[in-house]
Amino acid sequence: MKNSERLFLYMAIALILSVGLVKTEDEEQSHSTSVAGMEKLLQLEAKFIASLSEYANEMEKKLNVVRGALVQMQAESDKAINQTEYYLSNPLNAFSLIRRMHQDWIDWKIYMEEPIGWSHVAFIEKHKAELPNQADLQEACLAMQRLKDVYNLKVMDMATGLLNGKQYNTSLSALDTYELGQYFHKHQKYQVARDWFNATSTWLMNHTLFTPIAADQANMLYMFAAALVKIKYYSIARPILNLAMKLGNGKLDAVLLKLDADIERLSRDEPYIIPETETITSFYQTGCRGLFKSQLKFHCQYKFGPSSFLRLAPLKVELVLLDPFIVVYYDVLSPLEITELQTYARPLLRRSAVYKAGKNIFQTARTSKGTWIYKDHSNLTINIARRLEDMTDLTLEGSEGMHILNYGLGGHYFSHYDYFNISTEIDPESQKNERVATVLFYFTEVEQGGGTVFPKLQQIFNPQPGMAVFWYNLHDDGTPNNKTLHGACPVLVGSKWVMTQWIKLYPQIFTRPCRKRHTF
Ligand code: PD2
Ligand code: ZN
Repeated sequence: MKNSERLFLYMAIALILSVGLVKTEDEEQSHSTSVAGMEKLLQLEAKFIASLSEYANEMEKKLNVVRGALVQMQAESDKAINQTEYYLSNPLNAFSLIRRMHQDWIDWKIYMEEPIGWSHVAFIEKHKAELPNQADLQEACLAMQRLKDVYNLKVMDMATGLLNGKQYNTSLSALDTYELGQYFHKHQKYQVARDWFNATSTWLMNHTLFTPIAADQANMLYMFAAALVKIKYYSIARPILNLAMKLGNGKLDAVLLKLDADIERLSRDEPYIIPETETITSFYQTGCRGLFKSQLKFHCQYKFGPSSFLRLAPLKVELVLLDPFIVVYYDVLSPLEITELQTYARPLLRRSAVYKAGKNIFQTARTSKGTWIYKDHSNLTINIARRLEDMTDLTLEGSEGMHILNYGLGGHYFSHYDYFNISTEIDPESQKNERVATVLFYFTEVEQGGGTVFPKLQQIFNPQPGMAVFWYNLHDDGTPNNKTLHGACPVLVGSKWVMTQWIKLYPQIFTRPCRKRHTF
């Protein structure tokens, strides 16, 4: 297949598959949902690069053989062509010509036909199933959209590595921005799509793309321009086409001129795109942007009891709020403990699900990977479970295990409640599963984003290694406290690791029975 055909096919497939594919069905895929999960991809890419480099060496070796032979052949041919009769009248020359033409060119044909580096081609083929699929790419696009919306980022800033005012030594290529342009176009966000296509155009004016589809630069630029004309972004297509014309390509002249004429004719009808204005900013967004006014007065103290363990090693605790009751613990996990938990979890991480109508389903509202670790797993987990009981004055009896999570590209957990809100009348059995409280441990600091936000309380907690937030999800009488609505802000830069312990209501019956609701 020619490069141009391949690019068209590539664009057409992207166009068909990207519509509505925001949900990843395959648990094992969803590459972008955890940083730890993406590490495997980076290692595979390093192997691909080594393999491609070997492939290049093999091509170079072959090229050297051809170039070396050409020097000799050309010298002989020049000598012969200049004095044909004289050359052929020499028996040595005549014999050599006959032999060469009988043998050498067939050998060259075989040599030219020999595939170069087929083992490297086979290497890619073998690992094809490990590569992100179309759904992964769509999910990554959605994550970029989430980051843009929640943090109100500008497209050009994102494209050039300026994230929330901090310049990073990285940027997106034309292929990256073009993909995002297509994604936003398909989701009818035309102004944003235009911005991404403009970023593509700017990039192409200033860089050279080195990928198979850009092997013929003029042709690649023509394909970009043609694709943009198809979706009516004439004014962005024009400079790209002009560059294609400047680079020139004899075979393409006619099609370039035709496209130029099309743009000339059609550009008068370029659709007017209404500039995007930000839709109403939610409290969730305001919180994630770090714009809550800090109105609460915190009280720090040591928790010395009730256990003898706490008398020896009190924990640093800070009261945040009484309704719902929220406290923050500092340095409750040591760096060594965190490393041990991460080492355990890393190979076991699987796409996180959301519990809905009795089923676990994968949803874009929650993008992370997680795994469970149970109290009786090791001395470490036994210790942490005892610490949790000391921190909360609740029993872990009958509770779920601890859930370790790692977030990936734009990883988040949209506003939700940790309680199930199952009324005793509807299902007394399920009500036993109700979660009275949550403890959320942070393993890592997150460079940008990734806070835990309580929109109704205008409160945000930014991850610090070893810190834990503990809150009650229910009122004193066991009914849901809807002020506990909370979410995990998208991670903008960083790898966020947390561990959650949801604590069940029923087992507290003897130590902390339900009381009349307390009003503050
Ligand atoms: O990771 C978080 O910050 C977070 C926020 C809200 C986790 C959860 N909820 C959860 O796992 O329930
Ligand atoms: Zn939660």
